[in-house]
Amino acid sequence: MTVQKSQLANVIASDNRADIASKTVKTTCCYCGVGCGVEATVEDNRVTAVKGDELHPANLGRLCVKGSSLHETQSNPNRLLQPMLHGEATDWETALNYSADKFKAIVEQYGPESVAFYLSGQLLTEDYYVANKLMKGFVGTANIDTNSRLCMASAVVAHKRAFGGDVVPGNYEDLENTDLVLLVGSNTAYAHPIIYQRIVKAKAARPNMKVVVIDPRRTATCDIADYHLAIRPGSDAFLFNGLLGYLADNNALDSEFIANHSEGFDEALSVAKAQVASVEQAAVMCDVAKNDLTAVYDLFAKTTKAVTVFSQGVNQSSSGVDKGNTIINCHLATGKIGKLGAAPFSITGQPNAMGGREVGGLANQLAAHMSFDNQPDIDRVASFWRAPNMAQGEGLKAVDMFQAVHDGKIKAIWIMATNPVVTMPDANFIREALEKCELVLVSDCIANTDTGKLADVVFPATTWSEKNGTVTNSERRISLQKGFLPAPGQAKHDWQIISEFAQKIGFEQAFNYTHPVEIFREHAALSGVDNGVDVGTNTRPVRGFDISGMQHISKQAYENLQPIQWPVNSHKPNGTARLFEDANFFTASGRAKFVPISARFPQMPPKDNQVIMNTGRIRDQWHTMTRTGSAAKLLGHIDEPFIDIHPADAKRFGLAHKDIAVLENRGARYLGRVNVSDSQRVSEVFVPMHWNDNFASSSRADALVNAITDPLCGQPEFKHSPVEINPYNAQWSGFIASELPVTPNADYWVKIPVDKGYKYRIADTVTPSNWSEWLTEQFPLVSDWVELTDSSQAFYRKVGFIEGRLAVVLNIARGNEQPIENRWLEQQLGEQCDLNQRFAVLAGVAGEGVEDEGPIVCSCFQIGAKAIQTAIEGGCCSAEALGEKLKCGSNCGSCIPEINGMIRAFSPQHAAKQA
Ligand SMILES: Nc1nc2c(c(=O)[nH]1)N[C@H]1C(S)=C(S)[C@@H](COP(=O)(O)OP(=O)(O)OC[C@H]3O[C@@H](n4cnc5c(=O)[nH]c(N)nc54)[C@H](O)[C@@H]3O)O[C@H]1N2
Ligand SMILES: Nc1nc2c(c(=O)[nH]1)N[C@H]1C(S)=C(S)[C@@H](COP(=O)(O)OP(=O)(O)OC[C@H]3O[C@@H](n4cnc5c(=O)[nH]c(N)nc54)[C@H](O)[C@@H]3O)O[C@H]1N2
Ligand code: SF4
Ligand SMILES: [Mo]
Repeated sequence: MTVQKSQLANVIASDNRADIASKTVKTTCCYCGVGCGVEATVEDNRVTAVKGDELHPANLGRLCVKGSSLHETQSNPNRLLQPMLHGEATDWETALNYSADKFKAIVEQYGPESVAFYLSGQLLTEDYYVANKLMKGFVGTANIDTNSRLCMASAVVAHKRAFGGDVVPGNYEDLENTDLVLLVGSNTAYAHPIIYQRIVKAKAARPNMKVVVIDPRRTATCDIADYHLAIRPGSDAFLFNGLLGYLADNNALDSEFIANHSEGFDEALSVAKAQVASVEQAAVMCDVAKNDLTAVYDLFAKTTKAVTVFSQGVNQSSSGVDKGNTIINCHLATGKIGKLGAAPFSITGQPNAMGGREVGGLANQLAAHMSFDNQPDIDRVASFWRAPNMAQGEGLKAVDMFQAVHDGKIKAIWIMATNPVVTMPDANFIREALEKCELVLVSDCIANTDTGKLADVVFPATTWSEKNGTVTNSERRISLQKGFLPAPGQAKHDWQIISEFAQKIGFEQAFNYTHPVEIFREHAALSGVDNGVDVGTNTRPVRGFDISGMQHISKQAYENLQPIQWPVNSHKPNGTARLFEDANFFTASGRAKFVPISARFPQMPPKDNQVIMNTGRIRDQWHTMTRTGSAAKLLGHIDEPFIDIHPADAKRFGLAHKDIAVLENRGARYLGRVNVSDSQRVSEVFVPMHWNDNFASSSRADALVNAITDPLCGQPEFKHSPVEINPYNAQWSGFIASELPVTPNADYWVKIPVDKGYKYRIADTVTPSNWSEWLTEQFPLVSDWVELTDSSQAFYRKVGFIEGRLAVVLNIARGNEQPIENRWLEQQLGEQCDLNQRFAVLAGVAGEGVEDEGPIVCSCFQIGAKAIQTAIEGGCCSAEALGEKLKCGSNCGSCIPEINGMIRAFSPQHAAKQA
């Protein structure tokens, strides 16, 4: 279904989006870059339910499991409600004065290069704009970078090199109207679930549409793949260089496009062919079967409409920019750009990764797609801002910025809406840097994040549903994230905190904003300044980003903003669905540029005893889990850090399925549960990026990631870290279930919020001398205990009560093997227990008639693996049939790839076919 713009305008105009008292409010999801429209039901100042906005063009009514749980992550027990100064609660005046005075003194003594901001693609455009203006125009330094450096920096530079500007040409409808989707380094099913579902639906409607997944792992996304190329990690540029040569050799070039709208083709082709002369050679470089590669090359050559979606498997690399350009080269060579269903498509991760690029949130950008390479751009921005201290050159990129903090060159840093102690490469070094830094300011909505713990001052920020402002999704679509709830406690909006700080350091006039619309108008106006050259009777834009058409937007129109795709200007007042339809690019010549690429492998190859650690996302968690980790429902699917490993490697390293293993690099450890799976290639492991010191004792993957970056864009090589792997050799393993949080006194612990408290999986290589003491020390408030052990001391169980209510359960066993857990036991937490129940709990067995349901596959309806397996074995052999029987997969659909995987594994028909 396609919603016409006019249709949309009518419906939204008649819907009172601004009315706080109304029961439903339209807003935008705060998680990923798909940018789904959400309808939130509000009762008594609380969001009680959410559903997808049927009229939002990004999702047309659908939401994934994270989006549909937005209301369940609202009341977070760790919400930060007041400013903190050196760990003590304080008031705003004290916190801001302390920060401003210290910051100003540092700038006065050491100059503007001694301070830095580190921002986030989770800020709203208005927050981002104000921070960027303050640093680059007023403090006088471009030492302002963002976590987009870890995410989109490669794509930004690839776009600039090819198109003359950082623009994504296509849109989501192209994905539905194409005949071939290549998903490269993108686990779309998990990371962009609604885009994935749009592709699934389009393919079901037109089965001739082909899907190719290029990823070293067999991911959930492969569920719909006609071809999965499990390539050698880091070999993508060889693959696309090989494709360019194949296109030339097989008469598949668009000569008209190459001749009239591009430059540099011959050189790009000759460099590609010099390196990858044939399909055979490409197959060897990429370590895939030649037949499969030929089939994929042939599909691309013969299909006029193709979209190549690329994400972190391409970007997070020491040659990520080049990889992006090899992809774009193939699209330019075949004219697959600027047309319905044809585009290279870099999808953004964070909700406002694109907005950050618009305001110039990176250290090497100026606002509104202007550049430090160009003095007129610098002067233009300076005069527009009336900037007293305009930065004249690029600042430090994230990795270099934290190095400078560590070196003492940067003495004050303000970190907003990001958690670098968990998510920057060499994360222990980042921790050290912040420990040494004179002034660390953090803005977050959550208390005690791993980064917040190191701050001198923490500012409490408002967040989704409270803050008001715009975000831009992967397809350049600007939507409003609406503020409809009052700020809790003393929390303030990020733009407000920055503006008040700016005023305190002496810039009153330029930061006297009272509402985000004022910031938005200024941002929109700047994007239009000198943004057009006259070409005959037409005007050709110089910069892709132009929303000057919205510079006079009224407050009411802003509060009712309908989703709109930039550019939005006098020529395109209703926005622009697709760029380059006229094959006019933003380069000086107006032609797209081929970039000759000599492909490179990752910088650090593994040694013989090492494996390559690949990192990435799981379905139900968002980054450092500050919000999604608080919802028991979102931990049902995967609740513990893991290590996916091929069976041959498990054997080689002496690891059994479900044991704990240790990954090590540079003295840092990652502990995770072994998951033996042939979805991995040999000598490569995959671990999630999410776990951190608030959820586990030693499972920050980034402590092991080397700070190796792409020389052109500074993006780290997160997907390729050589590490050692060994069994953990636990002397004992077990769990604690507790009503209240605790930090278990065990070398290995993982915290798992459950409905009525917390569960901790624990293990250690040393056995405590006295179990009873060990436990009671951690729970001094509990005095009423019952315990159970056996004479050979193979297991030990102890249960504690407070006033007859179950408060603590400990269950441990000797060795590596986890004692059996069940959800029934967790559900008894806080319940009054009579004598019988006390012994049932102590025995650790489910109550009568209560079966353990295994890991939760369908988070929406909390359907466990066991029920699904039983139904499949009983003959329910399609996702639809299972949905009817158990409801699983019938809401957001995020678990359908898993369900299909289970059908393949357990269905009697499938087993018969295999035999
Ligand atoms: N559930 C969930 N969704 C999210 C997020 C989240 O935290 N949780 N975060 C959002 C953000 S900010 C981002 S940036 C996106 C990221 O979205 P994605 O990029 O799709 O996610 P990742 O899991 O980081 O990595 C994608 C894949 O790259 C593969 N890969 C590794 N090395 C290579 C290689 O050399 N070549 C190729 N071709 N592939 C390789 C990995 O095996 C992995 O499956 O997700 C967004 N969506
Ligand atoms: N190993 C490895 N590391 C990676 C990656 C990987 O694939 N592998 N991916 C990288 C990528 S692509 C990304 S995008 C980063 C993401 O990494 P981060 O940005 O560090 O992760 P988040 O947990 O999203 O951090 C956001 C923080 O902002 C807070 N917050 C939420 N809303 C607001 C708000 O409105 N205002 C303020 N002030 N704070 C708020 C949250 O509580 C949280 O603490 O990780 C990168 N690191
Ligand atoms: S796909 Fe992304 S934007 Fe849409 S509901 Fe899920 S997390 Fe939110
Ligand atoms: Mo990202």
